[in-house]
Amino acid sequence: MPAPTPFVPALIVVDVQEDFCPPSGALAVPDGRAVIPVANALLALPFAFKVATQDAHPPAHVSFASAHPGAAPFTSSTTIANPRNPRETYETRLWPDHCVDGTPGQALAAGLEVARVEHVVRKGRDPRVEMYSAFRPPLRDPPLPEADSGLAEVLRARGVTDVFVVGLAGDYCVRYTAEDAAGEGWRTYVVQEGVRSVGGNEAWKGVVRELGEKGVKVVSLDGEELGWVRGLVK
Ligand code: VGL
Ligand code: ZN
Repeated sequence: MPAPTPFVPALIVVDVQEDFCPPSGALAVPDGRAVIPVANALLALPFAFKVATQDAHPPAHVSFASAHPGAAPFTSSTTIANPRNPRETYETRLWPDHCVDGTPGQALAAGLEVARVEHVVRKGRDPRVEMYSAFRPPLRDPPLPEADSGLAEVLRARGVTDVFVVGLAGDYCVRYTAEDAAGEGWRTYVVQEGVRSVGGNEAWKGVVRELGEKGVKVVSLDGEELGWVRGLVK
């Protein structure tokens, strides 16, 4: 008999932090707090490995408008260059100061069942580069090993085959985390009820298309991709 296909599902809860939640968060995602019960329902399921990520910026991080004279949050952007290769650059949107390490806004959101989380990734710690993905910065030429989170290694060591992603924000950190997971070769799913976006539903619709092009499937809590837990949910 052929060996059964392994199925080792991991859950990644992305950036469910006070600063991304209304009404008090510095970069509150519309309706962001609504992802907490969904994340908790998933955290209660028998995923083989449960990960949470946290944006954890130093003060004056390159993604803060306050670090760029004359820039305004949300509307301005800046050019970021690879610290090892000035010819590799990309444009990135600027934000209000958020998730500054050691501040209350950086904490995982109240009510998230943190006790079920087995591994925490702290990202965006390098003041020079933006890092939406839980895996690595978008600079690849050359890659910056010191800014890599090590998450891919950790998931490989656990024998993970499938990655399920929820959290904030759908159009930024959820998106790039899921794209990198798919790029690393895992079957990757975003559970849509567990996501809210900076740009609201309109932005999310566009992201769903782009995720599809990158091999990420956007699924529903009652969809067949979560069928292995059917009967375990509620
Ligand atoms: C995020 C903007 C800036 C996110 C992080 O978690 O999606 N968005 N930093
Ligand atoms: Zn950030």
